[in-house]
Amino acid sequence: MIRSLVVVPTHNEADNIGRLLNELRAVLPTTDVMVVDDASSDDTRRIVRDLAATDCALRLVERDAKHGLGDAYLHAFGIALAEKYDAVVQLDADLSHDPAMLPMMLDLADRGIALVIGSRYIPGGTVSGWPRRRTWLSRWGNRYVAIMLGLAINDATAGFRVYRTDTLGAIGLDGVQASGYGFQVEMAYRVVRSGLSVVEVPISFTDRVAGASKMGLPIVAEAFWLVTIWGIQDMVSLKRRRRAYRTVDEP
Ligand SMILES: Nc1nc2c(ncn2[C@@H]2O[C@H](COP(=O)(O)OP(=O)(O)OP(=O)(O)O)[C@@H](O)[C@H]2O)c(=O)[nH]1
Ligand SMILES: [Mg+2]
Repeated sequence: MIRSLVVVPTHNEADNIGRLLNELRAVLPTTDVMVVDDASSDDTRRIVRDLAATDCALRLVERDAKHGLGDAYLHAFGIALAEKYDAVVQLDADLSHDPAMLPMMLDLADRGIALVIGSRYIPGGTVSGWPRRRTWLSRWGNRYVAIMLGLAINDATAGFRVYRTDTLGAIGLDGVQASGYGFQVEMAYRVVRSGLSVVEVPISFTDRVAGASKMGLPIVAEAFWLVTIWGIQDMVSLKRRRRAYRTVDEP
């Protein structure tokens, strides 16, 4: 089996993290797990520490400010690369992502897929518990991403993923701009632009029932703004490339 590191970013997830880690252990009993906690003021850290006392494959990274989801993942990716893991799993702490999908997703990574995405928006994928407004925003946000960036990915904002670490090495982690949903899009965009393989597998996504969402207008605005800029940059550089081609080609 591929040697992987499961990364769970947390900020005030005391109502969820214990159950998530237990569910994870039921599926992947010995896989290394790293919780990256940003300044939780609730019991998140104590719960993780208590579990880590009897689980030597579980570790807690404590950061003293809330730096954003993207920054937490970049920190974890750096550790995964330095410690020479073969793959990194991304998973939210709020029980929206079912760990039972992971053996299948890891198997795809093991077979060479650069990025495996747990997707809500392919046949077989579902979303439950979200108000209509939230589903609409996510669905149309993803369509906007696909059109602007020319990505053949149905759920580019999804946070349930497996990256091969050689993928992370190939796309490079310098200069990543986004920190919220935009981070997921930016990483998928880099993978596709590097000519690497992306596979989406259908998942059943469930809205969090406990704890507070960290998603807000600034995160949506950041993603929308960055995708728009990248899309425009793409169009301009495509025109430039076409112009350059014609200049060379014409007598
Ligand atoms: N380390 C770290 N984790 C974060 C930060 N912001 C959010 N998270 C975690 O990232 C995961 C996703 O955050 P959520 O609040 O569930 O965001 P979401 O899933 O996009 O939104 P909801 O659908 O409302 O749940 C959760 O495990 C959060 O605890 C952060 O700044 N730092
Ligand atoms: Mg969530």
